[in-house]
Amino acid sequence: MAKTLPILHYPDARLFTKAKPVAAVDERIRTLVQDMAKTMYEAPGVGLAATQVDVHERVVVIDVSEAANELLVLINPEITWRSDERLVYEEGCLSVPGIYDKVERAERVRVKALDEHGKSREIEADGLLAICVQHELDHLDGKVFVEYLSPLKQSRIKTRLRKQERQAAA
Ligand code: GNR
Ligand code: NI
Repeated sequence: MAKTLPILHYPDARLFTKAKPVAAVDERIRTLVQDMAKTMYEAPGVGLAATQVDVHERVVVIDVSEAANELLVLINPEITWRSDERLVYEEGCLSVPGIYDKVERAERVRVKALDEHGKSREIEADGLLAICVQHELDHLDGKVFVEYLSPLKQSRIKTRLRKQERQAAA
């Protein structure tokens, strides 16, 4: 049975770790994918990067479908093309609970990745999927969406989340 994994919260330093490529898509990785999918659906969220559950390997799960029944698994993902057209979207993050703000990204991207069987595929994404792909790839590079916001907003968010953590621990 898949298990729910604890999610790291910003500004936890482990979120700033750059993930290493997966060397072999084996049972260990498939178990991680199952656990990450369960963690994402339970949260609930539309995406989750391994970095967020303190595993520093290049694994992402995404499901932007209405019924939450179209799991997309991206292992060693690479963006092969991004549109010049940009889109501003109000983002949130499971590692930055309760904080939402506008981020500008490419409107469409093409991404090449392995699936959970080690099979290579390339997909073109737009809309929320394109946003999510870029948001999750940033996590694998140790980047959290708040880093696109002004330094003042970042420091306010850090203060707010540290206070929340203290209250949750008390
Ligand atoms: O669940 C999530 N929703 C979301 C909304 C707008 C832009 C990005 C996201 S991703 C987020 C889940 C998450 O934190 N993934 O890393
Ligand atoms: Ni996130």
